[in-house]
Amino acid sequence: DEQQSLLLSSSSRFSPPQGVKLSYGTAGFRADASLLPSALYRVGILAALRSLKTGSIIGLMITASHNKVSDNGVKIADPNGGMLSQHWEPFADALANALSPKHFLLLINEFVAKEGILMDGVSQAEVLLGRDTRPSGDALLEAARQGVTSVVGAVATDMGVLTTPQLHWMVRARNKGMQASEQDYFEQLSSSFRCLEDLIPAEKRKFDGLNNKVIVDGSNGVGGVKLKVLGSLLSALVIEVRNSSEDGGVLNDGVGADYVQKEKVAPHGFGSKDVGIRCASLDGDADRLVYFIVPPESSGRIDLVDGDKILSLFAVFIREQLSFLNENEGVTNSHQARLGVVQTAYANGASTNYLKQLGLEVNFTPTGVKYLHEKAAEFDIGIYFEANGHGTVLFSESFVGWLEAKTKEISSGSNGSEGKKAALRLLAVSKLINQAVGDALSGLLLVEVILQYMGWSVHRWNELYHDLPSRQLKVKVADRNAVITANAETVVVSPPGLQEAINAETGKYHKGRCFVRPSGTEDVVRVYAEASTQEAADTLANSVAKLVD
Ligand code: NG1
Ligand code: ZN
Repeated sequence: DEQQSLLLSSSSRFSPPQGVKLSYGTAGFRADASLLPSALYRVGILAALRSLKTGSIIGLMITASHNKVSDNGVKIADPNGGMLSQHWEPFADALANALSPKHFLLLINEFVAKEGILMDGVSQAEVLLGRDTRPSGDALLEAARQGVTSVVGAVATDMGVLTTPQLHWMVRARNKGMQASEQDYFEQLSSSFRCLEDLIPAEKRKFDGLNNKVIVDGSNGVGGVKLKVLGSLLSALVIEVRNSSEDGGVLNDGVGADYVQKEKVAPHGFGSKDVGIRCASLDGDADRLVYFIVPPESSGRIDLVDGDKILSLFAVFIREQLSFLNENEGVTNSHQARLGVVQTAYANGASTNYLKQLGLEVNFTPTGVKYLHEKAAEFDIGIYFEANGHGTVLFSESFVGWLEAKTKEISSGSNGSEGKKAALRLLAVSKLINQAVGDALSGLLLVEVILQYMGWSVHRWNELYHDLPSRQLKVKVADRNAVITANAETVVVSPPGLQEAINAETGKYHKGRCFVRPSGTEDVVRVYAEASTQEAADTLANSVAKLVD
């Protein structure tokens, strides 16, 4: 029929590369851009099928995040703006790797039947396409568009060059029936930021010229461009952007959140002139954010303020607002909000201790945003962050509804009470911080307004706790999947004996902690070690790396 011949003719334009096996993994498909046109075309089909299946708008983002500029990749955003449902991942793998047109068609027909997807030409599907600033993005977007439109009834809408979180935000907003243009995104972020600023108590407003300025490394990518637009909508905050894509530097090359966090050195364009100033760094698609400080006479070294510390700052602020709500008689009689934080084993042990001392419930999941996000969604307010700077704050719909009702209820009575202000602040946070995925732009605005609210410098924030010295290593092994872990990747269950050997080694170190796991994105086993001194962390990591080898 029409559908079959459409798929056959379009697929003949995209043959998969020989001898390359793609895996959807934790971050979608990623590879050298020259290997990807066929995968993009096929993911376009998959996105259209997902849209038919869910009756909702689906997103397709073309990016390879912090990887080098010659790489590219593709990820699907589900109707709620989150990652593609995990039970579709095996189909994504099979589809991308099918070699013959016949096998490819068979896979689609089998899957469509199994999922009960109606390909009747009457049902409508829509896929929003976005891409980062990579030069390969244009051609890959065209391949994706051809995939989408080879499903009868499906339309592809090109949203242009975007950050990853912007596209996820738009998908979520569209499916909620809200305004969802890029302008709407900027307006929601800037107006909720202003709302939070207006709710800063007068006695806490004490910034000087330095305190309302942040300098941001845009990783030579899309984030810098968008941040300039956002910054132009804010009057009380000065955002100086360096390493934006139009500045001519190479994407992610000696710049960006991944580089800064792993190497602990200043990105290109930052140095002695920035001593003591609040600096931040985004990754190539602006879903990761870290802060850093250039210390005096640093010779390139920086003090890193990582995702764990961003999480801690958010936790302190939100916990304070919840306590204002609790103290306010009559406000919370009906509701005790559950606040939870979610980390992975890579979180610095000092951050976990700090959060527990605050009395917070700290949960651990395996590495990968989809796991953290899912766990955080179990709470009224769930805060999750990876140490590398990817994270956000999720508000349950019921809690947002409750906050909305409370702000209205209180406004008729005790106007301007602390309880009401706290409810208003939390509502504004739920609008400022991206509810779909971690978003460096919205994260940056939330950090900035909380620092203003607290009257804290970046130094004061960094002093919340002191990171334990740590070391991360990669070990190349014959088969990384021979290492099988449990308990959020903290314990090796196979090969037998390995965990006992790690325990014996770790036991020799004061405050020693160490775990190994196979990477989901690289062909290596990662080793992470912490101890009371840098030398001890290094030695522990090295000796455990030998055990893995
Ligand atoms: P793998 O390669 O599985 O360790 C890395 C990061 C994750 C996450 C993913 C997706 C570390 C240790 N791991 O995963 O946190 O960001 O990439 O990009 O940073
Ligand atoms: Zn990224």
